[in-house]
Amino acid sequence: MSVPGSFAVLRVLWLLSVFGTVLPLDGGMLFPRESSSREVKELNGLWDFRADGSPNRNEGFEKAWYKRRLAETGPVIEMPVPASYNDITQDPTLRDFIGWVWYEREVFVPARWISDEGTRVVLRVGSAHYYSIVWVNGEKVTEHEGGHLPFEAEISSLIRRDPMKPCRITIAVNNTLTLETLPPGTIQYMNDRTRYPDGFFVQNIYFDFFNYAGIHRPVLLYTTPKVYVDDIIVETNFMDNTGLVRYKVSVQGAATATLKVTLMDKDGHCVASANAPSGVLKVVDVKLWWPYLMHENPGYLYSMEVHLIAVSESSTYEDVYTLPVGIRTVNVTKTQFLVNNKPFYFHGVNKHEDSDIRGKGLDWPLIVKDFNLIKWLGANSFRTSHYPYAEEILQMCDRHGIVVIDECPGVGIKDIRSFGNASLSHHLVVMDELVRRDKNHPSVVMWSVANEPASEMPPAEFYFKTLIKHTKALDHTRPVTYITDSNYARDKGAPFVDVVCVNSYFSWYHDPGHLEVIPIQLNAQFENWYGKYKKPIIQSEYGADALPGLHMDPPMMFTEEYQNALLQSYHDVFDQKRKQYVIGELIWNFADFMTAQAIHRVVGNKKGIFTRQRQPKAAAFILRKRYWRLANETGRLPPWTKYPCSL
Ligand code: GCB
Repeated sequence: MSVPGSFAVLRVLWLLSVFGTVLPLDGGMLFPRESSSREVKELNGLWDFRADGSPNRNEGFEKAWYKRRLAETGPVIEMPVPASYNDITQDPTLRDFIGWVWYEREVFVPARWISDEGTRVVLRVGSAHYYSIVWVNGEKVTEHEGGHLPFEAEISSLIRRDPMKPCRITIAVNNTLTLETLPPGTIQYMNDRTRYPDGFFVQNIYFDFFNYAGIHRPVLLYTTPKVYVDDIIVETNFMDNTGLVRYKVSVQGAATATLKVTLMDKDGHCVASANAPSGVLKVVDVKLWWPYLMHENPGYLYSMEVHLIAVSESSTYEDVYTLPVGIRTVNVTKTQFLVNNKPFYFHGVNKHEDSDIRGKGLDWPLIVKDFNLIKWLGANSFRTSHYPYAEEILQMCDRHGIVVIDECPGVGIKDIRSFGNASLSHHLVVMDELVRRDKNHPSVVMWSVANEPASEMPPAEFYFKTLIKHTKALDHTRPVTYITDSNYARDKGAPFVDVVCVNSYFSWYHDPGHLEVIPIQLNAQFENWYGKYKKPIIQSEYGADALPGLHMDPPMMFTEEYQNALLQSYHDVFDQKRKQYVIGELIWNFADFMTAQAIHRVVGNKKGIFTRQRQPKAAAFILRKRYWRLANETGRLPPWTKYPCSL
């Protein structure tokens, strides 16, 4: 048998196995919102917590810790939710723990939720890193792979079994990464007893941020009626002055239902309505959703109220769900990124969900502070490097007009074994979950399916072709990209992306200390990528570490002066190329962030223009001046909103 023949057979088998395992997601994942028919009970606060330190990390399962109160199984500590557990105690073994940790909380469910058989009670976890199993009163209700997206389970019948008992929720979370997880990792056992203690192993990761773990986003119970609005899909467009909102409502619990869909403006006035489960709403004198600094009234949101009435088993059910809707379009040409048919230039940041003590736990003061800093900076966009951020953050982006490149956790795909069919099929599921969750956010303008994969490896071609095609089939309204640091000539996935996003660290990782190479190398980078692919380009990362307060002139690496000088050299090239086909620049990074310990990291990555505590380094002022200048030039701001003149 010839080699190409057997290769073709393998390819077919591979395809079959990939698509055989990808099932469409059953049901929607609407963000839980209170309404006249829905209640929400947050379970944030202190949970009982126990890390399974047994040699195989399996004692919790062997002894069925979920069957009784966690405190009866052994010593527990108090653990805040949401938060990463790593930096909460003084114990280095918990900071660096790998394996299963157990959380538990008892909660009293309101009596009506139990007595009213027409009410569904759903337990939802905003996210937990990485693999989770959930039990209620000792019974498994769900499990979920992936650290950055929500999962839920209906628990109505379970909690009705013994109405007098509090409801005991147990969540086991495992942060182990393998070659087939997203992000990938490997566990390495060190068996040389002359060098390592018994049972010693490490988790190798191929990404540059601390692998924080635990329950990172809110846990809550919410109710819906037995017949309920399960999902809403909205696609928007406009013609002249008329906005078009194409919608589709999915209902669960009954074969038929009467629906009333009402679109309201900010003042609560009805601007369009319909009675069908799908259709197009027309909005006269539409107020479009505009990015921050592109319009005097950015982030305009309508409210789409979906009101359902259904009769099932001789009972009448009523459900109300209200979805914020921004009306806007996104298009890509060979040289431009268009929002509402106007050229949009990304002047923004890359971020992380990362802060002192909390790690990756959702924290409102931090979120609001970060938005204030983004707006102070004059940034109009960010990329959710390197995983999906909390929905609460995307809702802020919708309201403030901050444009988002929404990235999945495909970071560190470096090993050829991570291009196999198990990895690809999981990656497809993650994209399903991501698009299902984020499809209705007007702020999300592009999907990024990966960051710096080894895209020059031969299997990358099939992998990214499949992944990008799949993502486009899920959502035909947004462009799709992945972020490359590969060579333009060898990159296998670039033919399939809509926008080329390139990371480069000239005069940092390459030619360290030689700022003079930047104009030549950056110019060549742009010309090569554009010359070969004729697609618009975003400089999706560039930057330099700077320790705040470290100074040297002439500049040396790690000083604030060097960070400034490096950024300015990049900016000179951006200013030439943005007149042609460069459509954006995203600084690496918004703020310093924690990484694994390594000889090239001094308590984390210091490429932030703000410190981890969100204080500006000198570079923040350089960028602020630039971003406001760019906004004044490229945005369509009326003169009275042009700001700050004093810069
Ligand atoms: C990169 C990665 C990012 C790192 C950054 C750096 O290319 O995408 O995750 O943190 O470089 O500072 O090394």
